[in-house]
Formats: sequence, C-alpha cells, structure tokens
Amino acid sequence: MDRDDVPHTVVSNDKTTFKPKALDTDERFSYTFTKPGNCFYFCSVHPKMTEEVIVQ
Ligand SMILES: [Cu+2]
Repeated sequence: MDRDDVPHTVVSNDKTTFKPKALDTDERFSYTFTKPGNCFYFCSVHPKMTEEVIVQ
C-alpha cells in the first residue's frame, strides 16, 4: 500500500460487517473472516478504491 498522507477507510459493501473509523498513515485495521465466501469493501473517502476478499 502506498504511504500517502490522506485518511482512508475500509467499509464492507453491506456497511455492517466492518466499518472502522478513518485510518491515517501507519494506522491499521484488521478483521478476521469466519465464513467462506467473498466480501467486497471500499474506501468511503474515495469510493473508487474497491477490493474483494475471497475466503475459502
Ligand atoms: Cu481512501
């Protein structure tokens, strides 16, 4: 991940699985998936930043 100086977030597309506060440079967020499936998430500050996690 690039070390930029703007905050980002990681919000699951359903907005309920995880929705931590905005993360600044060097801050971290972790979430443990417990069920197989896929989860899309995005940055609410920059909605074009999207990612998918596949849990097998
Ligand atoms: Cu962002």
